Amino acid sequence: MKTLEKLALLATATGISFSTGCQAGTVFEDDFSKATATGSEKAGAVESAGNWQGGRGAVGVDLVTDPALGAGPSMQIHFPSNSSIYTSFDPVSLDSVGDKIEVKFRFRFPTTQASVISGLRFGLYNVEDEGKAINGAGYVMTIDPATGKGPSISFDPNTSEKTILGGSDPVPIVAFGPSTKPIGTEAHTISFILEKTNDGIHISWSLDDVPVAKGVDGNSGAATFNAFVLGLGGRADSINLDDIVVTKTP
Ligand SMILES: [Ca+2]
Repeated sequence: MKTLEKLALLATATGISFSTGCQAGTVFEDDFSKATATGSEKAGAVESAGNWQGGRGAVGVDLVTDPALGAGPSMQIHFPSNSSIYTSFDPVSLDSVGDKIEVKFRFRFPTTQASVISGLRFGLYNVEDEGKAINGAGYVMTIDPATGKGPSISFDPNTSEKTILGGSDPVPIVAFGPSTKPIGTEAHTISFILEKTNDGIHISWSLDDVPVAKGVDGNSGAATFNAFVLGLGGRADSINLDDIVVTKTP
């Protein structure tokens, strides 16, 4: 086959694949391959695909090599208690029925976690400002990493300052789901999906592709998101984070 014919076929195939699909588009991704860190144990930030920084106060950040998370740098976060880290991106919205946002990230605890209910927490928020104490509404998911007990999903309204990922504000959607496996020091993947449907926003999350919790926010409390947030609740400890990907469909 001549080169021109090959190109014509390729163009046709490409056209078909784009015209038939509800394809997911990448909103944000970070593997820290081009990251630089400032500060370390007490306070700092990582400049990478995102600008990672403390959400409720200063956090420590380092770039580390963690073979369990693959080659190249991973971000290690040293959380004081009741702190969080976040990065922001161009806002995405769940405007129409069928709109879907999926978030995936990989992580590993360098040390075994003590049992803390709702210790590991993560979510998508609409951050209103990018100071050291962020504010905003969103959806937050939690679990006790040591036991796998009490996985939850909540809507976190923007009712007071510095309550992102914490405080008494979050409104439970799934208060305590069925226990899942404990999380040790091995590498894991968490993914969660927010999808707009006729009866609200469906939220579900999985640990290593095993469903953990799912629920519906009938009030569709949050529909626009511009930040991924992660924290350890009341526990002061470290976590290694890598390969964060946010996609939007269509
Ligand atoms: Ca990496």
